[in-house]
Amino acid sequence: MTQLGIGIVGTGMMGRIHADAARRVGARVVAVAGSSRTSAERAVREWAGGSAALEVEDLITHPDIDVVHLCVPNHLHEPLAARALEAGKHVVCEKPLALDLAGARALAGSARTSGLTAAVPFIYRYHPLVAEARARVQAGSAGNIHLIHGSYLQDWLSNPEDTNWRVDAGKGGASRAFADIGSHWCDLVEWVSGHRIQEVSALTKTAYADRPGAAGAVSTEDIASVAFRTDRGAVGSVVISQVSPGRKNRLWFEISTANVSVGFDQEQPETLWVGGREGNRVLTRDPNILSPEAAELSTLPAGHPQGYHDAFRAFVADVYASVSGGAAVDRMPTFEDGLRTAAITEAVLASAERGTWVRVGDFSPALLTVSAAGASQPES
Ligand code: SOE
Repeated sequence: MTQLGIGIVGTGMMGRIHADAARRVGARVVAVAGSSRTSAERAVREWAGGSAALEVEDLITHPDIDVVHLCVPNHLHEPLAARALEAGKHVVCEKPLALDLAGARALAGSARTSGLTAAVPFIYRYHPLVAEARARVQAGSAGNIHLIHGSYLQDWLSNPEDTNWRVDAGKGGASRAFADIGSHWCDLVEWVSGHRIQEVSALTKTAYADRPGAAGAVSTEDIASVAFRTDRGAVGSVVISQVSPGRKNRLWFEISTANVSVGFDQEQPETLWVGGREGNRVLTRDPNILSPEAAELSTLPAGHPQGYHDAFRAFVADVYASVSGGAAVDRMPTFEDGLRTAAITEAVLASAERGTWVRVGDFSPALLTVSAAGASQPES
């Protein structure tokens, strides 16, 4: 495989994580661009040695760059991803894809027609024990899935003086906590269960309307509590919060089928709780006893902990394999998955505002083709 050239746009924590994963799978980080020349040069010095500090447009059109990674504030995702696709580059774009559903839909459409690889880092899919959970709940012997529930809790905005560009709806979008981390949770449980969240009833709360640097009163939610039904008859609920003291990045889900329950906690990714009527087990990651899908993601032997960086690396490896001409692996999250979580986010906001159940739009490529021919319209 020829070595791929990578451009990283964004110099914060995520830019560094993307660059690290790119290098670990053997790609070359050709250039970095940031909000200023100074920030790009600092990134080159601190974590992208050997690459050039460029302006965004020069990075996107650079002949040695095959894949552009967008790790910038949310309002820049849509214009920069559209520009990179137009320039013929493969794209990895952080979520949410756009500030609203219409933007995400337009971008997913551009990616579809471009034929280029366009991926969203829903990287929690790549924890080996998530793959194990998926194999167990989708096994023919497991029976129907009845219940899907959990939470994703953080505390980095739990003081009123905490702030970030995300609290500004102009930069972050109309949804904050749900678009930022609720999207991960929904993507993950849909991936693991094979069900789709079809209808939601949501409550949201802005705990602190007054944060430093916010342009006026903060309008985006700190907390969302969502009940849902799936397309295949399961019920569930999730609590999303960025104001839960002590919870750093605690994504947790539990799924119950007729015969088995599985519980996964992202902060303890080396174990999976497996429940049954005859007894429960805390399964430790050991490639020798895992399903083939989970064993494949186990790059270290049992007892040698794998974590966030390894999941990220495995995601980037799938993306680059697809870029290099391999078929896209089913588990690789694409702009279609980004669009899907944008549709759920929009339904959550609409439900919280109206105080009613709201159906999640279905924007699958097949439906769009039908609607373009005038036969039917996708639900929204
Ligand atoms: C901040 O909430 C953040 O960095 C998210 O944007 C990431 O997606 C999540 O993985 C960790 O927290």
